[in-house]
Amino acid sequence: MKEVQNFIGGRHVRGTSGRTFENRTPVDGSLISIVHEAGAADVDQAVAAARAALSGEWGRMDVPERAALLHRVADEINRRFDEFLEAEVADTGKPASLARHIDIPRGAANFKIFADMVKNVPTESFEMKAPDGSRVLNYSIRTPKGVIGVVCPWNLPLLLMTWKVGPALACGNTVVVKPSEETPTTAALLGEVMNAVGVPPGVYNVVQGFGPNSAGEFLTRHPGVDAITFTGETGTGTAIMKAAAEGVRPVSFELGGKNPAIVFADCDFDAAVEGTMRSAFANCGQVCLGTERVYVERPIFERFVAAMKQRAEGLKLGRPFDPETGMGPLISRGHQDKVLSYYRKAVQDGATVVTGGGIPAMAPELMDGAWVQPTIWTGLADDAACVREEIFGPCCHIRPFDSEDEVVRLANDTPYGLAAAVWTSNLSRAHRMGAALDVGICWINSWFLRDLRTPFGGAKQSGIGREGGVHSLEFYTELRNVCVKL
Ligand code: NAD
Ligand code: 6OD
Repeated sequence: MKEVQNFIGGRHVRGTSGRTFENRTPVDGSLISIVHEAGAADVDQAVAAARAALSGEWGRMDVPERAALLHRVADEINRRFDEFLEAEVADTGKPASLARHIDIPRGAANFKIFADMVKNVPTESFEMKAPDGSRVLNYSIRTPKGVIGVVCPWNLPLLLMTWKVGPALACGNTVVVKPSEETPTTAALLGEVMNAVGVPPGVYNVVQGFGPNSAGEFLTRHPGVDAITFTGETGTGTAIMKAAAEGVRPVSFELGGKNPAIVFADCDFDAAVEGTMRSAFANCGQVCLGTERVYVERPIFERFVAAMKQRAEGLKLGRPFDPETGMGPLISRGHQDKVLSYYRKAVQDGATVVTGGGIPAMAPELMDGAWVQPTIWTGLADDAACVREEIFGPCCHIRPFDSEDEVVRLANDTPYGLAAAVWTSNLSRAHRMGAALDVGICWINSWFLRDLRTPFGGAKQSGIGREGGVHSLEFYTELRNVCVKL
């Protein structure tokens, strides 16, 4: 049986806890590996290795050297593309086409983009006169923050992990990564890549395990961790923020969402249907930026619902490497239970089930997988659980609206504020919506497009801080002011 280990100080190690857990693919429930869980002593070692690396060869590298090394990391991921693809697909069950076009390429790109960025970021410098008339040179420099704890979710494992590790390393930090217990493999594989291209031991470390009373909590409570970057649920973010309060350590959080799509009658209808299908059902609805609330202007409401129903019923559920597969399973049977409980709740709350609402009929050999039907509801009240709470499954509620003011009020009526998608051909309205929606990113006639140099993050309970481009520097570096009387 394949084993997935921790990666500490440049070595794959089982760790000292003696505990292991099973990694099963959600496609059919079969066992794909045994994972070695890190205990508190292993997290200590990983943090110590990361601390030591800060003052070793890594700490002495200048920016161009570091950037060149990170380019080699990206090149090596691309060279081993198929291994990453297979590992990610086995852990998540997602369609291989999705991982091939998004997860793995972004896993490599996240190193290149930040390597290039750090080479080109200027620092500020001012000359002034002191009261005694002498000249003063006052400038800023950026130094690494130190050891960064990186706690990751399971939905886009390599993409979201490298989205943090790329800039953290580009800025000269070292990292200890805690992948999700559901998706341990690509983080471990990245350790092999680091060794192969000559990243010094201790720069990149991985501790495997769970959250509370396991590697996640040990890492975030560890006093040797200087800052914590986290992607996951808002509730977990709350627990991590409490841990980070000890030692007043900074956090960067990308959290949950309940994102609206707003479809105006003047939109390009087919593009709006296509875009909303993707935003609701891509990755089996397990994308933080995905749409779970759809608001459609009344004149096109019935037509839009009918088009979505037809498209959702045409989605083929199946094995990841089947080229016909349009949607995979959820991440786990546990998550399947959660999503199905919302499917039942929607019915109890009076929803009209336009399509789906249960477990699909799959081939007998797949019936132990975490499958659910793509599901669309109408007719729920604005305060229904399925309209207010993040489900993180392939489902959305579609509701009609009559005016721009009304839909802005509805869209903003949520504790979350991650993303929105607006479909309209009216340019002025598009800009008005961009300003009025209380979110970290507002897409107009698009979804999941972004130049990685722009800020990414959530408003309200969807996050703290922004990462992307130079915004990542704010979190991953300390900005020091040096004032020299000449
Ligand atoms: P999660 O919060 O359950 O787990 C995320 C990570 O935190 C895992 O590695 C887990 O082991 C760890 N963890 C759990 N409890 C912990 C604790 N007390 N201390 C330290 N670590 C702990 O999230 P998930 O289920 O893996 O991912 C789905 C969630 O992530 C959704 O809410 C989704 O919206 C969110 N998400 C947000 C973004 C974003 O960019 N805003 C991106 C992806 C996912
Ligand atoms: O594209 C990204 O950089 C990003 N952080 C995407 C988040 C997706 C959430 O599931």
